[in-house]
Amino acid sequence: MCCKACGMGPCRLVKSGQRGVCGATIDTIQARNLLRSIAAGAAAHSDHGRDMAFTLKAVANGQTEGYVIRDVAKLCTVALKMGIPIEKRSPNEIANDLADLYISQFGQQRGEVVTTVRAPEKRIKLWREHKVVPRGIDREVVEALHRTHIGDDQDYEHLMEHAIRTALTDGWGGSIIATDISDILFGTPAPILGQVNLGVLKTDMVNVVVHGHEPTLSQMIVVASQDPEIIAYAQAAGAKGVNLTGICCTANEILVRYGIPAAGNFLHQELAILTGAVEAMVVDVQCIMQALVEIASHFHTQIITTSSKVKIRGAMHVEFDEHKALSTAKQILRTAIDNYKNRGAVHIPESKADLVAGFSHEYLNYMLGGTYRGSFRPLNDAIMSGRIRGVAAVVGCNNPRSKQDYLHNYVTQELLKQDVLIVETGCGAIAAAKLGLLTGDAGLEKVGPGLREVCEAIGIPPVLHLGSCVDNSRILTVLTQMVEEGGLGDDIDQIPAVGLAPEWMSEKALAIAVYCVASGAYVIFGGSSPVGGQPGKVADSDLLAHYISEGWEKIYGGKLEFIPDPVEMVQATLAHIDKKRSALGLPAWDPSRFGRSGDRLMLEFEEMPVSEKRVAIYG
Ligand code: XCC
Ligand code: SF4
Repeated sequence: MCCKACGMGPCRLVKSGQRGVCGATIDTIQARNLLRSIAAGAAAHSDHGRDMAFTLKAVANGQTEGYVIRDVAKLCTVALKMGIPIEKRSPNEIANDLADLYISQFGQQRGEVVTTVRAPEKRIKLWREHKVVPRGIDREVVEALHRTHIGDDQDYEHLMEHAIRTALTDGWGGSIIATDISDILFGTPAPILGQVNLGVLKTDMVNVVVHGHEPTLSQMIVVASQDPEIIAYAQAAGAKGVNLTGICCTANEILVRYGIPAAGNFLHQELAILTGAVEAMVVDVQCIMQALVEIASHFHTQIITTSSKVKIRGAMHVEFDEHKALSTAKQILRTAIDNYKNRGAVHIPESKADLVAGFSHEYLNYMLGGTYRGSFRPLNDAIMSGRIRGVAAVVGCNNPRSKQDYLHNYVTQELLKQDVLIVETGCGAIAAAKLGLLTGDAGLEKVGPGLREVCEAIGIPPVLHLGSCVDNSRILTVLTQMVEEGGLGDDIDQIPAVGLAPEWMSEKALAIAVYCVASGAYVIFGGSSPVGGQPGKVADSDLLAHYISEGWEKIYGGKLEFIPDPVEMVQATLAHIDKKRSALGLPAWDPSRFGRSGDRLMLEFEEMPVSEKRVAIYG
């Protein structure tokens, strides 16, 4: 462990029993470093939520250009949950109040962040007992920085208690706020067909790649790219029009809502430029590699930064402002079009795959229950009967420590064979999409028999794309609704479910991991552990790894473990799912009981000789 919290260091502790100059032990340094990372991750997601709240406030007051409230139903649902009256009020009035309430959560000093009430009742009680309900979003992040300053909090358990509080401000605070407002402003996602991989770039069009996390500007670029004036401008430059695609979570935001193709996930950002076909890569915040500018300098690609928070030396800066969003979007597209004439040789790989994205929890509810009685009953029933063994969320980044997408896809495919329904977000979702696992029929022959029956009956892919990384809040909502539906215990920790980030790399991922643990989930991360050590071992360097696993499990029913080997990751996932099934008294998973219905049976039937068909029908 290395500590550089003060000028007496850096102190590098390489052996058991060593201490820093100030006397800090390995476990303290591990805990301080982890808490700082979680604070940074929670800050990133929450600051995104803050900007969304400011945008909502501006839209409600008619101060923006181009935005409208697209999903009034969601606005009203959220407002009611948050205690804001909706009777005889205009959407703008309601949105204004909701924006004020949400904005106030960031600077709130005392009490509880209001959105945490959306967790299951028993969970909230547990958080209150342990005094970890976040008081204000910014307050917890600031306190994390305070506590980790030299000479402050030095008890690893106490530091980890604040890690829980800080992470909760992200998942049940800033991220929920970001998702709510994105849906209200840009529409709640419903299944939509899209495409993914570098093959979505086009030789005869101006290629603009949007990359980062925020949907506000990219949404306006979608609108501007279809504007007749912009299309005419592109045609005058010799192109057929503007081909808009995305990378990372900005891609996911516009993919799940409008079906705009994704050129790829995190490790595709440089590859997109290497095609020589990208006129402009427009970036906002988070996960943007500084290497882009250097790579782009070997091609004609223009890197354009747009956030007041992010500039990169060598990139063009066109600052986004929601008050003149559409004009900014058009200005960016004109810059890209002007660059089309500078294009050199182009090498676009042919790889691309179809996918269906956009499974919001609202849609899942409708899909499972129908228009008049939206319900999670069929999902719970399928788990209870054993058709679905359990649920796994496979999310998170790419990490060049492993071959791109390999760990994601290994884990996803192995779990599908075992009747585990998969939900995905972020770069994990794009990885599975490239393999074709996100379409209705593709890959169903590689899916366990029970899960296959469910997919065929409802007409869903075995891997559900729930959105961007802040939309991991949707997974929390799904789990809460599963608890409320009944039959799977009375809290999230009892559901046979596991969260995995096989290729995690960002600090945001650590914040997500910890809010999922605090919510009761078993979370498995691949790659390397930021704290080192192993649970169950006894050296002082193992104390923290042990605490965030078994220690947290005793308190929250969830635990965090770092397991680099994908085979072990799958084994640990299945063991946990089976343990939870048996604790609930559900039948043990038995694949031989299912698979005698649905499309497969129909196909077999069609191929039968007539005499056998008769027997099959009349016995
Ligand atoms: Fe970034 Fe969200 Fe990670 Fe992908 S998955 S590399 S954080 S874009 Ni969230
Ligand atoms: Fe070293 Fe302690 Fe300073 Fe960290 S806080 S750098 S361990 S002296």
